[in-house]
Amino acid sequence: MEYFNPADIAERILEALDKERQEMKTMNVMLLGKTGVGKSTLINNLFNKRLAETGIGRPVTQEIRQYSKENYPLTIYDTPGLELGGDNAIEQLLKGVNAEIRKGINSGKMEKAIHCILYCVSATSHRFEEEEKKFIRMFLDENRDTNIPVIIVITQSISKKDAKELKSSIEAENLNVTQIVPVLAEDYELDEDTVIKAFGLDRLSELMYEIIPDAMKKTFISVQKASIRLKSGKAHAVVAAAAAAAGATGAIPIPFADSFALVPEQIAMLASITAIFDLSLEKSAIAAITTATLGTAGATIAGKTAVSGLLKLIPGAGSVAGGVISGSVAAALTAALGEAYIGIMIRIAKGEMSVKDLSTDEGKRFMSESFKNALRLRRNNKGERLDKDKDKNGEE
Ligand SMILES: Nc1nc2c(ncn2[C@@H]2O[C@H](COP(=O)(O)OP(=O)(O)O)[C@@H](O)[C@H]2O)c(=O)[nH]1
Ligand SMILES: [Mg+2]
Repeated sequence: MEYFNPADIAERILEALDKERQEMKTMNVMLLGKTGVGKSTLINNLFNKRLAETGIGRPVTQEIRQYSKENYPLTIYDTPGLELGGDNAIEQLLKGVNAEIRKGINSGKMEKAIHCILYCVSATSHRFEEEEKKFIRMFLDENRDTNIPVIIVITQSISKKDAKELKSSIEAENLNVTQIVPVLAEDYELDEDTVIKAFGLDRLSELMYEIIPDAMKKTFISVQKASIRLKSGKAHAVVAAAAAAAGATGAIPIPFADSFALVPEQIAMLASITAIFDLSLEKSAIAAITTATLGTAGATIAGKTAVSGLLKLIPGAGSVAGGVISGSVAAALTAALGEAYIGIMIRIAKGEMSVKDLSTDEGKRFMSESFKNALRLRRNNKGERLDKDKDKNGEE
């Protein structure tokens, strides 16, 4: 009899995760907009890693700075000192920005191109100033044939009324942009007892996802943090595929330690989900999750003992008679494992649970319970739930 070894499984999940991360194509986002409108604040709340805080960035030109992190598939091109002065200054600035955009396109490499441009205008400026208008018109003219999507972000939308008015006045210009999106990237403290809640970043993120090149979507889902919905949607698709594959082969999942036929697929599934949520999990945290869901306490457990306990929970699974299980049970186990794991990731992403909690008794109990709850659901032989109540994992 073989044994379920959480440390070994965690190690293999981390290896698969490394591979996933290395295969991710780097996404490039350019920020335009005057100094002080909230570009850095926007970026820091839209993306998982606070790139703009890690330093002053690498100056690319006089106007543009490039922010990136080693082994991380996101680059931000920021224009931190953008001031719209007289005509000459505007033209000078445009030349620099456009040259940088062309450079990416001319390289012929997807990974060097700018994939999305966020043009930021502050709602606190109330109206669309002439020089702003002029700048953006000239920029969009130049950008016409590049097909790079441009979103106008109305930042600092502390007053929704101001934001709406500014939006209308920009709309009246009939600019060639994808959309105009008002946001408040961070809560705004109006006075001691009035806080205006941040809003709009989830919508912005979901819009960006729609308009970026297909080749960048996987990276974007991972590096953005504003829409948990984007992450969980993709994660559920990963689980569905793994469960369907398990159902089709009828192979035996992890806890059935007599055979490891399915282990690589489940490992890949858990690694993909971890990549989607972009959490830095230590080996011990991943081991804690796999132990709490698949195992019981202790470093190793006997496969079959744990399994017959788990099987009792699956509707219609029967027993491990002769060590044979059906494809639908394999699918159910895979789906339940994946969904319980997603539930944990969502809670961590929302800040309702910390990575540290995973190793506490309460955390372990929670994980074990969510796995068992997921097992109890009725499923077809692709692991799909037969009930419509999808609210078990804390998703909106
Ligand atoms: N509360 C709050 N403050 C913001 C927001 N956006 C910008 N700010 C503030 O406005 C100032 C300028 O923002 P910053 O991101 O540095 O602008 P940048 O020069 O365009 O990068 C900073 O003090 C920010 O804290 C927001 O969404 N909420
Ligand atoms: Mg800045």
